[in-house]
Amino acid sequence: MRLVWFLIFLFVGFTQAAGKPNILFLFSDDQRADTIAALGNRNITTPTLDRLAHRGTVFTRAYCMGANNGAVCVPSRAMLMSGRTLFHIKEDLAGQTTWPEKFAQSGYTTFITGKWHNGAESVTRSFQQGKAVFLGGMGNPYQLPLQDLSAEHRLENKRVSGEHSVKLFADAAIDFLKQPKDKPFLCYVAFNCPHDPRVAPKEYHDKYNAQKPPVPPNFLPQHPFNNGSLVIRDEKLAPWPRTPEIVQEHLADYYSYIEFMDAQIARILETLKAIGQMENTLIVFSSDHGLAIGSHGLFGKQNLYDHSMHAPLMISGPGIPAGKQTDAMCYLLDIFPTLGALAEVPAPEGSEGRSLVPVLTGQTERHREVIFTAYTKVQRAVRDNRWKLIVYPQINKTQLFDLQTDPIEMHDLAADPSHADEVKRLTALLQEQQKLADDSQPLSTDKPQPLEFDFSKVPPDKNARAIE
Ligand SMILES: [Ca+2]
Repeated sequence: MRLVWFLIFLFVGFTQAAGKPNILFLFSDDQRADTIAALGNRNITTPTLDRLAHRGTVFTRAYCMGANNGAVCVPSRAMLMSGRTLFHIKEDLAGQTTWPEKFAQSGYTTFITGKWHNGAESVTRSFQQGKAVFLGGMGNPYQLPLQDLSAEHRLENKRVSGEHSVKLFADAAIDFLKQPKDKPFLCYVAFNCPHDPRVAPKEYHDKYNAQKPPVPPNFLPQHPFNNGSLVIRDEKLAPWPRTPEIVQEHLADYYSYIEFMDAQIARILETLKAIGQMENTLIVFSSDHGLAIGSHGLFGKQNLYDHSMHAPLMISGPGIPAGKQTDAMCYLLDIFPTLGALAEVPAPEGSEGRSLVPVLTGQTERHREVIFTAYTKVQRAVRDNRWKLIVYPQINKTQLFDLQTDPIEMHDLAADPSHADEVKRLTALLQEQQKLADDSQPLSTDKPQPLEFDFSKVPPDKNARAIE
């Protein structure tokens, strides 16, 4: 009798699990939202990302919520994995259940390859299997220390390979996909690309260096004031003042790296098709945040301009409208709650993200009315559908942008008396958002630092230039 019940249990469990979609989660590193050909960039070739854009729904206003230290990748990934907002995360996710853990508990086989960045304990807890896991940081992509997850959920040093890490991560994902499975899977592939050092194989590198991409339209030789983060590593990747030539050189490396990753994603998708799971798999493509790379005179992601907090996001697969673009505003921490809703996986305790399913189904066109972003104690920003306010509390400086007429944030209207009401309204909105997020940072100081910054005092870090 016991055996009969066991078999019934097994059968019901299997059929329930079999009805759930697989998930292939492709996550890049430091990739600006404006680097996909199908979404309007004429200077880059991204046939696979284009295919994913056409195959699904593109979110054109998806944001990282910011960072409480210069390594923006770390909090961004902690928010993604936990669904928690910026001031509620622990960067090593200690004691915080992650979404992949809940997927495993709901009958999914979970797998990770690529960059983690939130500590060893949380990765072994979050995924059942893992191959070529990069615990974090940066380094020569041909020599990354990679680890596998053992059956005992321990990390085992694997190898320092002579192969490019981006290819190794794709290989690991392909091996996982080819394994026979009796359960739906969550396959998380986190490329360390196009994060520097940006080392694409020669043919990609040569292509973009032969015809370098133009500088971004909001290129500046240097940032107009001290934003509190001008001496950080990322900003030393090029000398001040920035020249169009050096920005174009960096962009050529950046674009070539993205096209190389695009080719690796193509291999993963071919495998998905070969194993007959393409139609039953939700495919997410996103990145942990953007990058300045010449915009506003900046190079890093340690700022709250759109180019640095805005990330690409597209979701395709069963039940997801194809060829749709939505400007519903969202955070990246809304992604896993969306997948949870689609796969009937309950949220981990503390997850605050909101499912995007109502947007995907066309039930609503709006998601979040306000996006709040923060960077350490030196920057705070809020945006609504049209306006954006950035406050620099350590220098008592405020910027106001009309994103409808000025989406690249070049015309600061904060000092214009005709916009005083807008500044007042958005400052109140920012304070309200801070309260909701448990952010206690005051927006001004009694002892402001100088507004001007002496750029001559910061030499470029010669070693930080990408390895050729
Ligand atoms: Ca990153």
